Amino acid sequence: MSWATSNLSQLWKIPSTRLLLTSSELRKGSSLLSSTEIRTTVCFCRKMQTQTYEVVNGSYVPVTPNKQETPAPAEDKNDVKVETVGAFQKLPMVMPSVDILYSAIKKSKRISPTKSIVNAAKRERNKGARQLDALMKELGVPLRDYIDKFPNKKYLHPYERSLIELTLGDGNYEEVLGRLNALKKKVNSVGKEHASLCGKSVSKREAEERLAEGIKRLEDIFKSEGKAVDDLLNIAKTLRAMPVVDLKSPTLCLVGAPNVGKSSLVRILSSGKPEICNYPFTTRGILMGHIHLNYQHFQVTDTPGLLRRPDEDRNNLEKLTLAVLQHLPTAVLYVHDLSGECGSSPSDQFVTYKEVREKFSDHLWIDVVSKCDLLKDSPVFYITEDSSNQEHTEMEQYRKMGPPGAIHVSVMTEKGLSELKSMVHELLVSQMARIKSQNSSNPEEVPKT
Ligand SMILES: Nc1nc2c(ncn2[C@@H]2O[C@H](COP(=O)(O)OP(=O)(O)OP(=O)(O)O)[C@@H](O)[C@H]2O)c(=O)[nH]1
Ligand SMILES: [Mg+2]
Repeated sequence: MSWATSNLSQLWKIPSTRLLLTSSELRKGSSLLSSTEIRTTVCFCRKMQTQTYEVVNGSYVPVTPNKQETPAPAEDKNDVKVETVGAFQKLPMVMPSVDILYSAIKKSKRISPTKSIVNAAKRERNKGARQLDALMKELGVPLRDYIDKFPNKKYLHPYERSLIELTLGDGNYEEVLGRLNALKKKVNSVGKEHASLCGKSVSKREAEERLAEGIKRLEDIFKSEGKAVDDLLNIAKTLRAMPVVDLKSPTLCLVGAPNVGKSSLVRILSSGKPEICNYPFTTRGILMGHIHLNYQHFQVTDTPGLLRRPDEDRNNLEKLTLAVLQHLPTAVLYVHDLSGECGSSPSDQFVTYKEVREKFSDHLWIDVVSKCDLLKDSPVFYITEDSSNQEHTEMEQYRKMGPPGAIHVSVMTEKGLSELKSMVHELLVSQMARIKSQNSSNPEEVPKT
């Protein structure tokens, strides 16, 4: 088997305030592959998503180019609900509020009165009303454009919806769009009010004063409430940097407790460069990488670690991992560390593993016991674990060997790595076959798992 190089980039992170404590001296994936044939492939991880999908009765269906992109609201569960991926790449460019304001003022000041008006007072009030109307429109048009083009979260693909909630905080996206809408309405009503006042002026002087007042009011409103535009600008930046996924490509997702060696394995499998550190939650976001193998294309995601706790207590990093498993067509590579080095006891890892396995039982799956260079003859017990109790056989077995069929590997000694690569390739090929067979049995469908 030729294991070709691939590219992996971190496309989005939850910001970290923590300093990294140590850095590892792990060898890079490519050096471990010296004996195998390496076919270099150029990858563009931030490529624009060109294929979009809609979900029809729970299945992903590619959208043909002439189809309507913005879905109509579907309140009835049985209605066809349209959701697309790649929505973040289509977001409009947002101008800073100060640029919108000064460009609008500049443009509106260029408006001159209707030429045929001879009377000076009439000319001035005509000019004032027209300039205020123009200012109101110049300010309002970009706002309306953003409101129209930023998608309603409700109609997004569930994966992108989760990314919005977990990155921006629940409700923040809608809150900013709400403030923007309120600003647009205010600009409209204040602009209309002052244009009308100006149009009713009885003298040239009054018309001039009304115009100056109107401009000042609109300027003040935009200065005090234009933050909504700048907040939207930052949201757009964050969302555009999020991973672009291809729902038709098989994807390998590395899952496990924090610090068990997931990122180290991603480096080996994809020659990507995720951050590695002997500290839990080093990986603070979703990494999307690509493997090109035997002319086939696969995706790899590295995810933040999962701790033993109820789902409702999970932090946003852990929720992100579950969102990937739930919403993307992934095959799982679950990593177990039984060496006692990662900070999660074997029994905690076992409990989390059982829960995740059960929740995502329809996913194709490989179990890996990592760091086998550190494994001792007798199984590890943490002092927090109660070793006196008679353990049930499954748990006892897990402590020694991991789940049944798990492959033991070490990135330090390279033990098990070539076997793991073959298994991963087979798994991804099986997932490809699964996708194809589901497509051919129902040409409309792209499977979720
Ligand atoms: N001895 C040994 N150490 C390893 C091995 N694999 C990983 N490590 C070390 O384990 C620590 C954690 O590795 P990472 O790959 O960052 O683990 P992770 O699961 O991605 O961690 P988080 O992103 O924090 O969840 C690092 O210090 C690695 O150098 C291995 O096979 N043997
Ligand atoms: Mg990691």
